[in-house]
Amino acid sequence: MEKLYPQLWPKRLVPDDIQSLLPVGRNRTAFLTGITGQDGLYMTAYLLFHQKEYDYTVYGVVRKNSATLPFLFQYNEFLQTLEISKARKIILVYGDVTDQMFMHNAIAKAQPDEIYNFAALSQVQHSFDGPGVTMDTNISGLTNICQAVLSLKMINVRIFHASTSEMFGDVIQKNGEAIVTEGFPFNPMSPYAVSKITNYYQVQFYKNVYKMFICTGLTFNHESPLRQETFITRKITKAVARIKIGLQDRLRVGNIYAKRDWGHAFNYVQAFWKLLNKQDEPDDLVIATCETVSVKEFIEQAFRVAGYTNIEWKGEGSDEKLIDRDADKILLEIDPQFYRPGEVPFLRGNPQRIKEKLGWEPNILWRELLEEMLEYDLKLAKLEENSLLQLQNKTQL
Ligand code: G4F
Repeated sequence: MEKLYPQLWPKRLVPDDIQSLLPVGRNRTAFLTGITGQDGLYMTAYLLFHQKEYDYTVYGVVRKNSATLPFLFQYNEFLQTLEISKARKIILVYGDVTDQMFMHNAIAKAQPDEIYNFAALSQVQHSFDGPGVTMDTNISGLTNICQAVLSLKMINVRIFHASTSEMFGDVIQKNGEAIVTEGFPFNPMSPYAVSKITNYYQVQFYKNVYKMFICTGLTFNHESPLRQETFITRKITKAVARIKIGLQDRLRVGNIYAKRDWGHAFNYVQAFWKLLNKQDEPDDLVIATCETVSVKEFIEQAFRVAGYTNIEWKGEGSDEKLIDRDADKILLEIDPQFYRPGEVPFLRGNPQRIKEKLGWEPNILWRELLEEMLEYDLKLAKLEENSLLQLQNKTQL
């Protein structure tokens, strides 16, 4: 994640209305792994500022060398300027989820009511280059949480683990363009997906054998301005904004025919909270929008929203390009380095069960998500342009 400026904090990361956030007097403690990631930050914001039932203390596990730690410091400093910060606060604990003793001690110290496991090596493409580290990190992280809870005899703690639609993998191969519901067969296409399927069975094991309250969200792709640009949506919005301002020449991507069901991360963390707080028995539910769009359509829409109205696709396969006809300029080209050894061509999830059971709705669909991300990236690109201009002026003096 790039440096975040306080004036550029994405919507919903800070409270809408401080007055409505006076302490409610019901304390609760949440323990988050992966707090510096997109989901960790939105979960923190949701617990502290948006849900109205509890005053949460959020413990967050951070690696000392995490690239996003400075942002979390800034965020914590901001939080401490708010009146509510005595009742609602973030406490950082430094260590690694793969370190069993650290996790045991950290959970013992926090005495959480809820644990959210977001820490994972979650980049599908990178997992092909590092299958060992992907498996080790993702599997041992969850093992260490569950074993700590077991040995500390924390019988009342509720655990959420973030699963992924990647587990269903190539749904087309077996079932046509199937809509995924709970119980759909797994067909993994990456080491990341294999690690997450192992996690899925770990959840079932601890639930069935030790009767833990542990559940998993069968979570489809979810994005935001806090997404890293190693994922395609943010790569697109950031590049479109930078091309628009003249900071980048063109966008280079891989398979533009992949289709995804993209929701908003803030909307999804509310589902995670409901899975822990609004169920009597831990059930694993699909979290998705049920709308699917191709990478190609997402790209085209991003350029159109940025004001490129006269654009045209030309060529085929790795020669396919997007052209700005007004400027006679290439906006996008295919770069085969972004093709994957195993691809998931189509994903769409059915959130019917979570709607019925917990009243959760996918309320931010891909077009609104895209606009929010692009608006954010246009502001970021302008800041980048200004700092470059300032640097240029300084060197000319
Ligand atoms: O944005 P992506 O990298 O996300 P992907 O692989 O679907 O995985 C994300 O969603 C999962 C949920 O289903 C999570 F579990 C996982 O952790 C992660 O959050 O890629 C989306 C699609 C792929 O088909 C990819 O091949 O975009 C295609 N793509 C085309 N060009 C590209 C690129 N992806 C990336 N990252 N970069 C490209 O240049």
